[in-house]
Amino acid sequence: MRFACLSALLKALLLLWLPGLGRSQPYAFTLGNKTHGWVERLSLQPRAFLLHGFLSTDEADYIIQTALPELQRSEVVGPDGKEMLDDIRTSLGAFLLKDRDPVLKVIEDRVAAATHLPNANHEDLQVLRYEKGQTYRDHYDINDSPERLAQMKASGQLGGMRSATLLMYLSDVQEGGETAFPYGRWIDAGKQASPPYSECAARGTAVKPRKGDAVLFFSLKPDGKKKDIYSFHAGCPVIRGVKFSATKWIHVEEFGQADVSDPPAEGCADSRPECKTWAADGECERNKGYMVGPRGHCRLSCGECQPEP
Ligand SMILES: O=C(O)CCC(=O)C(=O)O
Repeated sequence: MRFACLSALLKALLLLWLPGLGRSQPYAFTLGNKTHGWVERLSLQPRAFLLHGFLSTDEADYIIQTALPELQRSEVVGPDGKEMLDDIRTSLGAFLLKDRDPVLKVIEDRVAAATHLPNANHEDLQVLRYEKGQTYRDHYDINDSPERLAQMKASGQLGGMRSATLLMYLSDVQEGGETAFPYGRWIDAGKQASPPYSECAARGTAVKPRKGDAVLFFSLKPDGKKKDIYSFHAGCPVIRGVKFSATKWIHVEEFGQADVSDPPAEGCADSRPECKTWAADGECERNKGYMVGPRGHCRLSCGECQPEP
């Protein structure tokens, strides 16, 4: 009897102590030989994580200073895939080309390491500046309508849909400017009330910008195909202060632009009559990107596949 009571008491103590029971537990993350802070699980609907201390203060300042001379009114992707102005998004922004200098290269590599999604799948870095009242209203980072997918294929855009977004905060914001997921569900329900959020961010799950932190969330479900409807989100209006952030959109596959005037072969075939000669000259090895792989032009001559009998 005494033994049963003791065992129940131990069980209760263990349950109180066990990490992860309905609460988000921090754990440090180390990239290379450097520790960058800790990861807080925010929500599983959408899958969203807060990477505390992802950037150093100097790195955040460097990104701002690099982007400042290039800032212009932000655009959105229109239904035809072209960039256009829209009142849904009123910030200023600039794209910094990937690997444009050694400091940005280190950050790009850190994004790849932290997300486990390779550099080749990343878009250029988009830096945003929001002043009082400026916002990016509720939206998805992907458009998976059949029309948009067909349009992407026809225009030769590679990479498939955006699978994840890593949003780095480059400044603190006195009030407002949160990133809000109105359909999101906190893992730790106690977080709903604190810190005090603006009206826009008091819906669902939200992150208050803190210089150096980054929020990582996924727009696709784990199958990498279907949109996660919970990933709907907004950059809430800034109420006091100025918000600088940097967005990294990451695709399912290698991101880029194909030459639509020179389409690759469909199935196990060559797309060009010169393929046999090029293959004999060693181009299958020397020029792999063009010759072989899923978008290769000379898959048959390179012996990469067997034609259907
Ligand atoms: O600035 C934010 O908090 C949100 C930005 C955003 O939604 C985006 O870049 O897709």
